Amino acid sequence: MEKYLKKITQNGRALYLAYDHGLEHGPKDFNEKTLDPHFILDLALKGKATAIILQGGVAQEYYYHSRYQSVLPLILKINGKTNLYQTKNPYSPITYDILDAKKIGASAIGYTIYLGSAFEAKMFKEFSEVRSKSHQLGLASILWVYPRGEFITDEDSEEVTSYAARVGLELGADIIKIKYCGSESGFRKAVLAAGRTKVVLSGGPKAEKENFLEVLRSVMRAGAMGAAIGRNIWQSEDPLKAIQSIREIIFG
Ligand code: FBP
Repeated sequence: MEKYLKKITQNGRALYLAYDHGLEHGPKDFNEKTLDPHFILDLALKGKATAIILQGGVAQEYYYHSRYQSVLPLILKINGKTNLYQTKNPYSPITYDILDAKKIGASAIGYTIYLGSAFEAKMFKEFSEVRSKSHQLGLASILWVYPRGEFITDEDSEEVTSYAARVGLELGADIIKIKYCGSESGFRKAVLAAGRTKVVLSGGPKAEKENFLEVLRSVMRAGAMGAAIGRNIWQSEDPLKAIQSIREIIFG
């Protein structure tokens, strides 16, 4: 598994700049500057992100054959959905071909599973194909494990978070991306449950700066490999400063 992680880790740590929100949430997440993918790609470079997370369309138009391609690894998010259709049982369809992802320079493939959704079985099957094809192409597989479904009462509970982490290991993901469960000890249990699968924190909505950095510190103490963060970087007043402070905590 380690061999797939080389391109998307530095000294065993990772800071991924997430920018797939145009699909997941729509342009309301962006301002005039951050609406432009060039601004985010420059930010990833200046802030020394380990990799950038993009959906296929943005990657093919702004990353492929660009000056970023040789210096900034790409994690291509291969499924996604909008939030225009609200349901208790979400499903995230495949949005891009995995061979095309390799062609445009991806080093890893990202896939979201909504654990507990009525469509969980379908997503398990899809991920098993994504994981297997990724490895055949020499790409890492990163699993966003988000517990969401009609029987899940607290998506961020310690118990559910550990369950999400364990599922990542059971399904053979190289890395899992999970949300914070509210405590360092709870997150440590999740990291332990993930076993040899590496864990990164999923950033979440924009929070007060110091609170967010404190969460990140506790996640790193709990044994995480790093974080994949979008809004808490590029929705900050000073996105470059924000990514630098985050980098210092992860790599410091
Ligand atoms: P953030 O750091 O902005 O939370 O980004 C992480 C992420 O997983 C993105 O990759 C994705 O677009 C978004 O969160 C989805 O969040 P949610 O499903 O909670 O709306």
